[in-house]
Amino acid sequence: MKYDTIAAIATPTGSGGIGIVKISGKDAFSIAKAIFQRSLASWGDGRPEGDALSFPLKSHRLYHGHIVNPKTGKVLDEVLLSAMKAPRTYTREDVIEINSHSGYIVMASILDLVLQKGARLADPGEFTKRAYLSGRIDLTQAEAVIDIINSRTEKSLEIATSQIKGGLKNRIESMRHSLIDILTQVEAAIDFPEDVGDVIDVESVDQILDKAVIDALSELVAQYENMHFLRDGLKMIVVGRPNVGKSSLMNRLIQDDRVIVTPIPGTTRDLIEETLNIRGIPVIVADSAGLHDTEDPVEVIGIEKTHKYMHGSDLILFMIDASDPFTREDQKIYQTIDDKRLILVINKIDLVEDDFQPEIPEGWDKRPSVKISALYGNGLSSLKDLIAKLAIGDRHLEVQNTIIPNLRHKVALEKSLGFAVSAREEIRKGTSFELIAIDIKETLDSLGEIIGAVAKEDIIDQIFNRFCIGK
Ligand SMILES: Nc1nc2c(ncn2[C@@H]2O[C@H](COP(=O)(O)OP(=O)(O)OP(=O)(O)O)[C@@H](O)[C@H]2O)c(=O)[nH]1
Ligand SMILES: [Mg+2]
Repeated sequence: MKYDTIAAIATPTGSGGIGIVKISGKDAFSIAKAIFQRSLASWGDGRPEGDALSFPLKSHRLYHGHIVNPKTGKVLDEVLLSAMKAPRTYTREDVIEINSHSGYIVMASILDLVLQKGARLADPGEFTKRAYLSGRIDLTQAEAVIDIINSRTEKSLEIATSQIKGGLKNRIESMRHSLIDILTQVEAAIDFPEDVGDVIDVESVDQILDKAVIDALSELVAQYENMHFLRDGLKMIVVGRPNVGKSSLMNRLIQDDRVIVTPIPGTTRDLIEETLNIRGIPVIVADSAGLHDTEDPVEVIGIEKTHKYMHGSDLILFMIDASDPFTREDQKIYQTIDDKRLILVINKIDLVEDDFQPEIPEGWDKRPSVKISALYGNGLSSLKDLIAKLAIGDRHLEVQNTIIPNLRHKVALEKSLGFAVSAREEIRKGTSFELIAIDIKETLDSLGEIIGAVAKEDIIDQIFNRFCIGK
């Protein structure tokens, strides 16, 4: 085994039923034996002679006993200890997990004892990093581990689960396979220029590149464009002039008095973001400062921020006040967002007659709209339905086994696509095989970045830095 032995508390801090201290590495078993006393009752007739500490720990077994400080003889806790020998473990190293009671002091004392016996405190994500470095999982599967931990909706969990099972990895590896096949032929053509006709079948190379690589890459990029909101969240912002009720709606959506609501126009000055689950879709919603002409320097900054955020949003909730609809200020705001995907939210319908029909200006009437009262909650359900409908469009949300790349993957996929397209052109134009080989290799390398076959230290560090300690 190449690495030192690491240890960490693997469960969240705080009081709970059970907490786990995890140890991985070549000394895991000897450390466990130094501090764990197996309960004598469970020995039965097979009780060995001598010290209770000296007994063999069999792999993939659970032992009941106590953690004892060998120096003082003091018992720290009653625990269940699982012993797992390499390679059938998370890290493919020897792993010990100590299931103790979960209290900060007791777990910290056990961890401290483990460290005194020679383990080193694990870095964030280091257990999973070892699983990657040992080849048990690839980078996309390591990323899926974080995605599973961070999943906020069932759908994002399904995406992460499909990724941890190797969905994306298998697709990438199959493309790499085709490319290596092509590269072998191209290199043979370079080495044996007089036998080109025998060593390379240009037509079939063109076809494989076209279907197995370029089409497959384009499909994955499109999958990101269409579906990434399911994993990253749909970015949505509530905008409108001051006092129309944006913050009241925000509070309704998150079911909390998160933002300040007052009858004073210009109450909200900063952008406030929250994550919520709307009909199974993760949505990041932002409340914004009311848009209007103002000299107030604080409001000016807030309005600038709102414009910037709007630009990067997937959906805008454009709110107007039913008791004072379609003012000049509303018109001005609409002009700045009329190219965006938006919902016209007509608020404060409690202040108008039940059969109120707003005279929606020309052009706006084609927009999806909904009447609500943020104060009393009317229309909230229709608004949520509309948000989900616009997010999904006519796409099918059957994400089981669906592969949805993340942004890092998408960037690399596009890079590979660029090289693959250029290789195809060169093949069709009959350019020199040397140039074709270079492009094929670049395509391969960019794909390799995704699964981590072509390891770039900074990318790997970035990924594992997102983990918590103990994972
Ligand atoms: N009657 C009624 N009043 C509402 C409704 N929604 C909001 N209000 C009231 O309108 C006032 C302004 O509400 P806010 O939610 O602070 O409005 P805002 O758009 O966030 O305002 P700024 O942050 O100043 O831009 C408050 O007094 C709210 O109670 C509604 O549906 N009906
Ligand atoms: Mg507000």
